[in-house]
Amino acid sequence: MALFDCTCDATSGHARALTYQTAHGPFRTPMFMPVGTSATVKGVMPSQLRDLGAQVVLANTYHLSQRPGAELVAAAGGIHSFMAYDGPMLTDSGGFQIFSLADTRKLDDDGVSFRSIYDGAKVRWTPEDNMRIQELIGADIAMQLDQCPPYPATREFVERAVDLSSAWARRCLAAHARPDQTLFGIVQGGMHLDLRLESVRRLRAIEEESLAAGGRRFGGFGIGGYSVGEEHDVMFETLGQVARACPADRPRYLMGVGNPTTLVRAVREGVDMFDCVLPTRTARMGTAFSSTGRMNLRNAKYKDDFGPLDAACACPTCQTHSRAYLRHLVKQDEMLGAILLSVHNLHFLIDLMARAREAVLADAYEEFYAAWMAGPGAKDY
Ligand code: PRF
Ligand code: ZN
Repeated sequence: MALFDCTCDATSGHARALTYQTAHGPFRTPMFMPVGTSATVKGVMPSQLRDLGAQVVLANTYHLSQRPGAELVAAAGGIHSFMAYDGPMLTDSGGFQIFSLADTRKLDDDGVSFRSIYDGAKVRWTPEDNMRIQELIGADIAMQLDQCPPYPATREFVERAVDLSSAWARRCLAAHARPDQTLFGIVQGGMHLDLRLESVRRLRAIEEESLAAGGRRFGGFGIGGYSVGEEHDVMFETLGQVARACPADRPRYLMGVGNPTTLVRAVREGVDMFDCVLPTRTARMGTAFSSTGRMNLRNAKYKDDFGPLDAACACPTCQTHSRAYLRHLVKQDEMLGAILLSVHNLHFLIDLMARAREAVLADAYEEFYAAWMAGPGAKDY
């Protein structure tokens, strides 16, 4: 397979099983991607990520550009060498962080200015600056700079965010040049179907225009702007139509979503890729995903429960440690507790998507979906 080739191995209803080629090897979908914001998936060694079956690992342009700086990552030989992960990687543009973390930011026609959350320093990014920074960091997949509107927001506000994100998509695609890295566009439009479809239409027009001028196309399509505080079912009123409006020959990536049931439902709508801090963040708070729903390990009922965390799980944590031990670690704020639960939670989502892929390959996604929805793990989301 040539670089950035995408083959569809099977479909089952709208669900798809893709293989995508990057400079650091292929990845297969449906897939959950662990988040390593600052070039670390918190508490998990890169070698463990590989053992867990992680494929693509995320990092964040906003955080890395501030600390340690994109030039430093480049001097280390790029993000893969810097963190010693030799599998495929993706950097989010940082657009989401500018709009969610910084309280002071200013948009103008040319770009965005904000104050760093690290030291308050003034930072100014044009879409071209953002592409240069992501090229220096050197992940296999870069994301366009976009604006994710908060929820709720007025329709006018969301319209302007689509306008801005489309304008930035055009400039990012024109500026992006690194040959061993591909760029994904990002769909916005809030909960408005017409604005979302317009956002997709513009991304497609932008790449047509780029191709006609001898430029490049998008390597895939991010679906941003969901899971920003709306009720769970609101996303599913539009997600399927939005996903399937994106070109069928490339991956569709629902950004920042990590609830097991949401993943199982979104795959059924034609989504291929997911990322979220949820498995590692909730692990640090003492919460485990399980085949029977979420478990809070602080609960006294686990005090003398010497059984495995999840009897149905094949991860190193569940093979080795008891609920009683994990509860003890969590209660004492021992770092090993957070580490062991992070390993388990990541395994849980990675394995869930691996099983979803098997179901697609067997053209049995509907059965997989129905079994999950009828099971005890479906209620928690
Ligand atoms: N845009 C970008 N990153 C994101 C989002 C977005 O809309 C979201 C929204 N759920 C998560 N991460 N660039
Ligand atoms: Zn486990």
